[in-house]
Amino acid sequence: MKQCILILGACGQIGTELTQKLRSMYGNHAVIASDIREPISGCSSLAPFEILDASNKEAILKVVQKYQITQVYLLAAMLSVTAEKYPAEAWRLNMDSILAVLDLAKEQHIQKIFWPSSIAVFGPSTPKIKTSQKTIMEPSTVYGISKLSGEFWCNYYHEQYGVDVRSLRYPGIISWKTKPGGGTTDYAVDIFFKALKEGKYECFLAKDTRLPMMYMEDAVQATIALMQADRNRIKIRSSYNLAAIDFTPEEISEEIKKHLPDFEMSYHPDFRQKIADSWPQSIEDAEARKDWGWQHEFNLETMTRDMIHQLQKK
Ligand code: AKB
Repeated sequence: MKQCILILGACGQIGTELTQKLRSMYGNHAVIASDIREPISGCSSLAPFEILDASNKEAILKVVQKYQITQVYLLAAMLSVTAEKYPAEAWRLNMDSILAVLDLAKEQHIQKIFWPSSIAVFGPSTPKIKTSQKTIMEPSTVYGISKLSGEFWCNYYHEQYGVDVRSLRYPGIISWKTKPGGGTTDYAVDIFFKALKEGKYECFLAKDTRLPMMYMEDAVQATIALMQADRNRIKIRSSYNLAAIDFTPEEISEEIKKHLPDFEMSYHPDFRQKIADSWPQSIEDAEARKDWGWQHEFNLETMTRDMIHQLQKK
């Protein structure tokens, strides 16, 4: 059957790049971009584009029927920092959107769903090093609670109704095309922009705060590999652990200094430190590697080189 994909949250950090990649694979008209508001650059660059509230099931259904959508990538979400500021709104957006899309699949309007979870599902009581797929999970942030609840719902809809939902626990994602917004790991993107523009960066996390991270190219590749894998290879229907690299603010600043020797880094930890301290430092992702062949490509050195190269060209 011909596939037609709807991306909810197509103007965000991951949505922008997934939309481009999927369009290069399936053609522009087989990938419908949507977001709550028009992209800053105007809709024409993202056409076909629909303004769509990811928490409005009826509105999504109309678009699904209009384009005969078969797959939905639900990327709209409120991230960890913003969710702490607006807990009720975060809960509403993060939960209503996944339940709307799961319901549409249950009612057989769509065949396959991708939904991102996060390392935020883990909490202060979780073992921090090489955190395994199944471990203590007591998230302490609104965002983490919503992601862990979403994971349970995904698994439930798969078990009860056979919904083909697939999910990854993304670490912090580093990219140059579109900046993230409202996350705790955002420093690892901002640092590159500031290093090139101002030659210095004040980090909101302490210098030894180690967090799991990944370059966008790897994140996009993992997402597409998971969605293309045979249904019977997907053994985990809550969400897969996914790992590539982990580093501290000090380590990434040292790596940047290899390219920009005058770069200056300072540290001024704020309320975001507590969120970072509640998350794992590194992730064990053996299941993803075994079940559907996940392999990452970029390490700290190659990612830093590529980020600086791409931003300098930009
Ligand atoms: C955040 O920092 O909130 C996100 C995440 C790790 O899910 N990047």
